[in-house]
Amino acid sequence: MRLSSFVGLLVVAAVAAAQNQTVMIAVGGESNTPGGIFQFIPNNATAPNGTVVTFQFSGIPGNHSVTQSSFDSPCEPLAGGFDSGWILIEAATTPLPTWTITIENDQTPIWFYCKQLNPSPHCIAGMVGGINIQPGANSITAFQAKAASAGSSGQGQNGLVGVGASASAEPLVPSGATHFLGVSISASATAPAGGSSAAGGSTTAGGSSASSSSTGTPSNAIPMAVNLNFLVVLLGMFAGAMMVL
Ligand SMILES: *[C@@H]1O[C@H](CO)[C@@H](O)[C@H](O)[C@H]1NC(C)=O
Ligand SMILES: *[C@@H]1O[C@H](CO)[C@@H](O)[C@H](O)[C@H]1NC(C)=O
Ligand SMILES: *[C@@H]1O[C@H](CO)[C@@H](O)[C@H](O)[C@H]1NC(C)=O
Ligand SMILES: *[C@@H]1O[C@H](CO)[C@@H](O)[C@H](O)[C@H]1NC(C)=O
Ligand SMILES: [Cu+2]
Repeated sequence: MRLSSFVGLLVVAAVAAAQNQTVMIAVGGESNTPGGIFQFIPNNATAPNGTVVTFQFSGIPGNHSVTQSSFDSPCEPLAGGFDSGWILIEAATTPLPTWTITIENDQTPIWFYCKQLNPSPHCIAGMVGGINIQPGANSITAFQAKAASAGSSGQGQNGLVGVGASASAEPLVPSGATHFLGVSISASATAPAGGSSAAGGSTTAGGSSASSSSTGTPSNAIPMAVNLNFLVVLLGMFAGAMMVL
């Protein structure tokens, strides 16, 4: 292949990648946030296939999760759904813990809730959200109303792979925050190589066999490293082109 066409391909690849959207959703508010502590902000978003949705655990203090559910059962984990596990932030930490999922099917709404029960179920208090809610169909308001009348909130864990959206790694949890995993997540959440459940923070499992405490070094660079993945690939391709030369 001629270098000029190779470079052309690189440009096409870069433009195509740049078109994938990113969406940021805050997990938890603070006591003085309009709407209070128990919410996702925003609680609804439009995210075409390929969109990287970053959940930023920004409610401080907070102890929240992002757990996939269904419109019919807002506060119960969806079979085969994604689940971040709980992330506890007791005091301000930099960077904030984040978890990213990538949208794989934008044709069906993706509903989620926070499964924390203390001091009372956050889901029932309104901590629910939806992605790609269809106009004229089930609304976020209806979902929240359904959650408010739920009798209980399920704690079961599924893992990284969800229905219509999946994560490729456990949440990035800096030192100062704690990641609690349930007993079953270790069985179903197999992070791809390079995935780490605790980047400098600590991971605590609810069950003895699922424990995987981490004492990794705190690193502000980790979220950025994730974002730079594509750049690294591009650089690699560029280096390859140079060698062809
Ligand atoms: C959807 O989210 C937007 C913010 O992005 C908000 O303004 C709007 O009120 C939300 N819709 C509902 C029905 O809550
Ligand atoms: C962009 O989205 C497509 C799916 O629509 C996906 O295959 C591709 O990997 C995404 N690119 C990046 C850089 O995330
Ligand atoms: C945070 O939530 C986890 C899971 O419910 C629980 O084990 C832990 O005790 C909680 N910590 C605090 C300080 O609320
Ligand atoms: C997004 O991906 C799903 C699943 O592959 C597919 O059914 C749907 O048509 C895609 N959406 C668009 C807008 O292409
Ligand atoms: Cu919560």
